Amino acid sequence: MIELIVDSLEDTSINDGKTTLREALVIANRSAEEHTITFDDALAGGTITLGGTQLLIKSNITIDGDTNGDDVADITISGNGESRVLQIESGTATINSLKVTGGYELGTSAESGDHRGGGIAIDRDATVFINDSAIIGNTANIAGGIYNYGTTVIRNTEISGNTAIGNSDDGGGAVIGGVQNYGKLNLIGSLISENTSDYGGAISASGGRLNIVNSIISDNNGSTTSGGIIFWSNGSIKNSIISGNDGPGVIDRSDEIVNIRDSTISGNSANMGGGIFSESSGTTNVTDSTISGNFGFYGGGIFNYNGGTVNVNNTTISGNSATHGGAIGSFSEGVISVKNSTISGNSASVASGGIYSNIDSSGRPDD
Ligand SMILES: [Ca+2]
Ligand SMILES: [Ca+2]
Repeated sequence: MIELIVDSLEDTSINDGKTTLREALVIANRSAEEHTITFDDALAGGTITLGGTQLLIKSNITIDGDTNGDDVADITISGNGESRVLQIESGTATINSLKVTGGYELGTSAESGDHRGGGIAIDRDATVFINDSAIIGNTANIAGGIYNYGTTVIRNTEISGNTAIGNSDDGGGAVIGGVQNYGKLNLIGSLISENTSDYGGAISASGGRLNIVNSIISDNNGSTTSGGIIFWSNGSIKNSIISGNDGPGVIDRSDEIVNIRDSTISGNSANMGGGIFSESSGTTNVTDSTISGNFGFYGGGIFNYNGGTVNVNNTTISGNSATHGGAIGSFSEGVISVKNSTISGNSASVASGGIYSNIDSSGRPDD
């Protein structure tokens, strides 16, 4: 392993006796040998402001922005509203204790990730570990904070205040304020909050697999669609809190299986399915969890919309409200199974404070 020490906050590539982060990455990218990039103590608290071009990783590189050993970022990298901050193209990268902010990525095309991810874009061939970091205040058309097509583990990291702004030229809306995943993503012990877009506030699991453990997904704004998490493929949520999102806490559009366990889904607000909106033919399993204080016009706690199966086991559904189906609403084609669970204190202004199981599939309540 080769160690490189950055001792300048500039974003230059000149032979001046100082090593910038951009220069260190150029050196590290030249070989497959693992490089570790750290920062001189004198840079603690400083910001590297990029000059309009993103940074690139395409080798085996660790960047550690913690100068005093407390696992809290001491170095900030800003895209300054002019470029994405970091693309990880290939290799195994570890990002420790960095704050990534001010990223700005306006392209929309290509699933390769070339044009998604305001803060960080991770391509298909990359394996990435992001630890003890903060991805805050980045902007893109698609995936304001992070776009992942690779194999990624995010641990003890805050992803907040990121925005997808959309592109009217492309005819597309603003997709996913926080994180978009097409690869394999494990989110562990992290906070995803106050991200914003027209279409999905916090996380879209657009393909691949998403597993969320010990995390908080709160106060994101997905406007007309999901405030919290959209699953288009299989995945899981365990021991996590999904709360206060504008738009359903969880949307399951996967034709596969989504497992929710030991989690709390509370205080989310949506048109349909305030807590959980099952919108596919797949299966949503909710086990050992609490669904409380959510609002949706149909299905305050859970709404099963499109003929899927929702299995609720050992779960408390309480204090949710709706016009139809305070706790649970379901179209007649779908299957809702409730076992060993408590359904209490839910309310509906029109019909069925508890379970409304036969809403007409034309979309109008069959009351
Ligand atoms: Ca230099
Ligand atoms: Ca530190």
